[in-house]
This record gives sequence, C-alpha cells and structure tokens, in this order.
Amino acid sequence: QVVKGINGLDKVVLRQIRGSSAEVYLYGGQVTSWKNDRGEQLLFVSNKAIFKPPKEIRGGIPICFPQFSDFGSLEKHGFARNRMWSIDTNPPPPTTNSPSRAAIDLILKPSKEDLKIFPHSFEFRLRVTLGLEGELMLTSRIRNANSDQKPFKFTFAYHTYFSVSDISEVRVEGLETLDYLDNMKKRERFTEQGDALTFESEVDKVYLSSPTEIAVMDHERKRTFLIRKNGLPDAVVWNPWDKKSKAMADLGDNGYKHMICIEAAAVEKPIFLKPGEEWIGRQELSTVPASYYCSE
Ligand code: TA6
Repeated sequence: QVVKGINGLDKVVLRQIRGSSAEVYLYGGQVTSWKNDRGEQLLFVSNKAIFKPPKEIRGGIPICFPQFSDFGSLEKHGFARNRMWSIDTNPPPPTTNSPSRAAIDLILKPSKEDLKIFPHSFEFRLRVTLGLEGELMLTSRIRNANSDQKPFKFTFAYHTYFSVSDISEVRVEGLETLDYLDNMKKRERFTEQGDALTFESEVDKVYLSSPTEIAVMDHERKRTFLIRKNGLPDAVVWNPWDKKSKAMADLGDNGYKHMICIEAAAVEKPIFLKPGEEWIGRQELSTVPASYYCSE
C-alpha cells in the first residue's frame, strides 16, 4: 500500500474505479494530490514545494495541530504537519462497508521530544477516504490518552489549498455577514458584508461560527468546490497575494494566483479534552459543475 514519493518519502495512493485518485504522504499525514475522474488536479501544491523534513510541504492539505497559526506558544501551526505519521494498524471500524471504499488510516502519537513542548499524551487518528464520485473525506479523531487526570486543549485546521485558474476570478459563498478575526489587523473582530467574497489583495481571516457548507466558485474552470465540515466551527480564508508570495521561497512568485486556502478549523474556542475523551472533526470536499450550484 505504501510506495515511494518525492525524495523517497513514503506515500499512499488511493484510487477509485471511476478514475479519481488521492495521495497522502506519511510525512505530515498530508494529502498532496486529489484528482477527479478526468485526472484534473484539484489541490494546489507549489512547484517549489520542498518535500524534505522538517520543512512542511507547501500545498495540499497540511494539518494544523495542536495549534492553529501562532494562537499559542507552540511553533506556527503546531507540529503534526512536520512529523512522520504511521499506518494505523488498529483503526476505528469503517462507517460504510461499501466495496468501492478507498481509504487509509494514519496515526500520530507524540514522541518524547513532542511531550517536552506539548506535555500531553494524545492519539491522533486520521482517516482519508476517497468516495465513489471522487469526493475526499478527512476525519480526524483526537483522543486524550493522558494517564494522569490532566485535560488538554488544542486548536486545529485542515489548511486546504484549492487549485484555481485565477484568484481574481474566484468567489466564495457561505461566509457573508459573519464575524471574523482579521490576522492582518492584529486579530481585530469585524463583520463581513452581505456579498460573496472576491479577491484583489492579501486576505488572512478567521470566520467565526460559519455554516457547515462553503462553496468556492472557479468561473474560468466552470467548477465549484463544496466544503462540508463537522465539529469545526470556524473557517479560515487565506491568500498571501504578490508581496508575501515573493517572500516565501517555496511558493514561487506567481503561486498565489492559482491557490486559495479555505480551512475548516477550530480556532476561536479551543477544544478541551478530558482524559479518555475523543474529539472528531471532519471535512468533506467535492466538486460540482459551476451551473449546478445554487446557494439559495
Ligand atoms: O491559515 C492562514 C495562515 O495562518 C496565514 O497567516 C499564513 O501565514 C498561512 O497560514 C501559511 O502559514 P505557513 O506557516 O504554512 O507559511
């Protein structure tokens, strides 16, 4: 099941009978490819991405855990994205027994070094499932495995980079009129206007208590991405635009034009887990032709 990817890093390839596929690197537990049944790549991975630990992979779906961004004392976005995950040999039972199920179960437990910076024993089980129609589901189960009576808290995001033809032509629906924290303005709280989001400069916002469905419309490709989330109240929207792009060696000067990050997340209110408790956070991605989607 495990094959060699870039720089000899282990990866798992999921394939569906109708032709869709996905790739998951054990490094970071990171999805780095999601293709539809026509073989079109739906996720953005920078052509300058560095597949070399401990550098995180720029693109796909990095997992931010146990901390989103720098909302805490850990390194930015936590450490799950630059740890080596393992295949879970004792995964939770599948929710469906469908013969067409293509899935992989990974697990991350803290190393001794991790426990020095995050002194909590946890078990993080990640299931990546590719559905018959090419939909991509990520399910995270995080359990407090502390043997002392200590609870712990964390923040989380599926830092999903969608591939778009041209960021200036993209519209995002589902976040209108919500409150958000603006990372570019010291995380001050604002309220979004009533219109769908469009992009003409850098954006870095955390939308609070967002609906469970968000749509990303790519007019040029006549494609709409649907993001459905569960257990993840917030939604992050990020595009670095030209200046920040240039400052990031692994994004490439024009990388920003072809990506938009929409991230199912739990940021504003950290998740608390008592010993033995488990949290589940899901993100399901699918696509529909642009004309099929109607937000009303
Ligand atoms: O999710 C948005 C964000 O937190 C931004 O502030 C931006 O810096 C981005 O993530 C990328 O972070 P990274 O550490 O991967 O360069």
